[in-house]
Amino acid sequence: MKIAVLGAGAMGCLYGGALAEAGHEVWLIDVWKQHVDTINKNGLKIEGVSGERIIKDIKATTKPEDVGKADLVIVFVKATLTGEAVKGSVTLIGDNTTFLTLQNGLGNIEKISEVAGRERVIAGVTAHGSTMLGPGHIRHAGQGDTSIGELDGEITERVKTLSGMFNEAGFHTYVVDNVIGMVWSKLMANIGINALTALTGLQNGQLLEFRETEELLELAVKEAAEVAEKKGIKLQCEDPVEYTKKVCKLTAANRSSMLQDVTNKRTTEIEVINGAIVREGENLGVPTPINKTLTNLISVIQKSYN
Ligand code: KPL
Repeated sequence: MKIAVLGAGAMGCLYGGALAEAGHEVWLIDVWKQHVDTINKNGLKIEGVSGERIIKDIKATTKPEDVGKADLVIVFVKATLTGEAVKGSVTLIGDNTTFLTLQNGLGNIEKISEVAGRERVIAGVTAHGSTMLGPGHIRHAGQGDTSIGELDGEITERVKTLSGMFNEAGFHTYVVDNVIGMVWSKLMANIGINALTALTGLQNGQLLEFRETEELLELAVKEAAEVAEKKGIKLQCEDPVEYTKKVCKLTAANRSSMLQDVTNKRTTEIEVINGAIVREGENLGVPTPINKTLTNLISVIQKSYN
């Protein structure tokens, strides 16, 4: 299969690298020229949970038009850039191109659908952890499951094919019939973990070591769960607070993506995580003061970058 990975950050490289090793034609697309050049010259280096290897049989480019038409586009750009990235990649779209978003936050499905058409879009969530170590070099920090599904819940051949392909590439993958509920459940974990770790500098697991951060995590997630309920979203986890705490424990040593972003003075995904809950809450009449506070504090940090 010809696969384009839109956004060759740590997660994009992890998935793209493993799919290339499994024999697929993989193109990594990213704006970071030094990263692209390094991969084309030296290959993609992956270290971590499954040992260290260099994947040579993979291509990278800054220009989507170099790729031609793709069978599968895996969207891994930061969620705030999804619309722009997909608009800039229309040359990838052929008659049977499918887009898969495995990104954090809300709004990715809608942004991709606006450009490519909703029928092309499959969504999913991943619990793998990956960190960018430098150009062409990532660390696979933690294993986890991947769940993917059609937006309407139908179990189609294409989603079964993709799941089989991911399993062959070493990603333990399930097909689910409530992928929107999965996306929102993952959102609960990001709501409870990302901003708090970015504000405190703590690793995910450490949030549970302090009464204050544990309490804020609980309050933020409860607000978000109320928003989900009012919106009619059926979460895939029974107790969103317990689920979030479980994610903290499973990814205890992780520095969350938002902590990595503020450390490197990059724009964070706050607007599509806690910020999105605030906006949804406003529309539905659900108060979200903790999420509003977290959003405002992260916004101030972003504004103060120099
Ligand atoms: O998705 C994550 C992130 O950092 O964005 C979690 C689940 C919090 C793991 O670090």
